[in-house]
Amino acid sequence: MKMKPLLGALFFLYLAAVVVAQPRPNIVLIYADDLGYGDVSSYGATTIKTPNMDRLAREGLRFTDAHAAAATCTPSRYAMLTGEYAWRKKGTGVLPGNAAMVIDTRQTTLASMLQKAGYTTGVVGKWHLGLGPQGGPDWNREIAPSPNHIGFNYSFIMAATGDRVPTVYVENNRVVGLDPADPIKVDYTKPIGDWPTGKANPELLKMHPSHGHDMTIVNGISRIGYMTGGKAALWKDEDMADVFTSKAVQFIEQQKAKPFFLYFALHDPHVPRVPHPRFVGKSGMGPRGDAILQADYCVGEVLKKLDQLKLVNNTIVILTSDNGPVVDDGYKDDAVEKLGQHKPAGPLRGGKYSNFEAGTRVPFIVRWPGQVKRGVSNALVSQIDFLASFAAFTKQNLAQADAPDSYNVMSALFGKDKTGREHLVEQASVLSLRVGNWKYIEPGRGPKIIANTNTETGNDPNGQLYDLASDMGETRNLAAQHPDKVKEMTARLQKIRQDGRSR
Ligand code: NG6
Ligand code: CA
Repeated sequence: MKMKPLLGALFFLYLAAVVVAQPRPNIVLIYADDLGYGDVSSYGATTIKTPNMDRLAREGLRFTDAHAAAATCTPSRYAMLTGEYAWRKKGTGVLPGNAAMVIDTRQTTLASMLQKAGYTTGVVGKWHLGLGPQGGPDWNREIAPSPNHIGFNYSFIMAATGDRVPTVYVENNRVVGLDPADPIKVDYTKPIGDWPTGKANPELLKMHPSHGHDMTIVNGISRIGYMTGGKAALWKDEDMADVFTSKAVQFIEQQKAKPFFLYFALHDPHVPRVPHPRFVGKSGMGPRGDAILQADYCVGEVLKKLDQLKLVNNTIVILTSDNGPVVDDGYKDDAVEKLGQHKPAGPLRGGKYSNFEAGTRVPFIVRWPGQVKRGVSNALVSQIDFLASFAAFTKQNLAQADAPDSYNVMSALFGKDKTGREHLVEQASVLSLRVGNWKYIEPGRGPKIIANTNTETGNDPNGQLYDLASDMGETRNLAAQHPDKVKEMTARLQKIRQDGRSR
């Protein structure tokens, strides 16, 4: 059929508009805390069932070689939000609860970039990147800088971790429910106020520390750090997952009409593992397993909301974790005793804190129906790549100094490119370099085992070389057989360090 000239012109205009229009699907990034490669049933767990995470895997793309930037929380999150390896920046190790903000407000972040691209941005959950100016925040005033100063329109967070004081929520720069007549004071070096501590008053505890965690008691659990005041604002650990989830779901509800980015940082299954009573005993594995079920429930609530609002086809959902798993991370919570046959790291060696793969290789699933291929991808990708990838995707220019280690791996995230990154630096007690399936772990003088957590650190005074294609579990060190490869990878890592950037 021949088109009339006017219709033809209109059709042409329409086509032009489609081509020029920027894609603006919503982005929901669900970030579990200490969830291991083997903790999810779609990654092979059999003792535990994670139906909501599995639904994402079924409807999306499940990555087998995707990484957090580091084997602990703060550096992983720093790298994910800034696109800069955390080891380039001093002061990005695991932070105390009263630390100052480690992201400079002038830095481009994943959130500020998406804001520029027209997204309304929100963070709900665990922050752990510091708050306030040098010297840390005054909890009794407006807190700045906060997530709201580095690109988030909305924030509802805990400052650090569940096991660190202050045990209060902060919403848009203010402690939630604070009574000004009962100001919060926090100290990490010496006791402050007269609240009982785990050390002096173990009889008050409902969960005892196995190592550390013997300072101020809140809600029957002793924490890292001392605090006093803010009684009306204290959280109840049992309700935390529900509180965060309701805020996350509310954000989606409120922003449904326009493009939004939600960074939903779960606390589970980090310590202290204190799930809501409705999950207690449900996994048969004690609080760690129950907390994983709770995390899966939180994922399910978000998916349900997207279903209800008919946003599924217009929303990219990413589920991943900030570092590998740990069983005993400082509380006597039966995690060791009730582990049974469950392997939190799956087939990988090591775990949280470790240079071995389980330190940073984590569950990682991307769903965007009709756009992201369904199935499994072996592509090498990292959370550090979100910034450059979504910048390219939303057609935002990055300045030369922005996101110095972030790569555009969007086509791998979509399942088109099967390879992903050519190389990647992993951070634990030392740095490791991945080039394809080769992994080089640089020499490390630290202990081989962290006794408290029973972690194989992967430290060795000599460099190690593994071929992950044939030895995923890093059992055969090939350094002596391939001295040239070791030399080449040592030099390459050195150059990445010296260049100050790798993008
Ligand atoms: C360690 C804590 C551990 C956990 C970790 C941070 C002790 C003895 N251990 O120092 O319990 O809080 O820091 O975890 O205090 S992360 O996932 O936030 O990096
Ligand atoms: Ca963590």
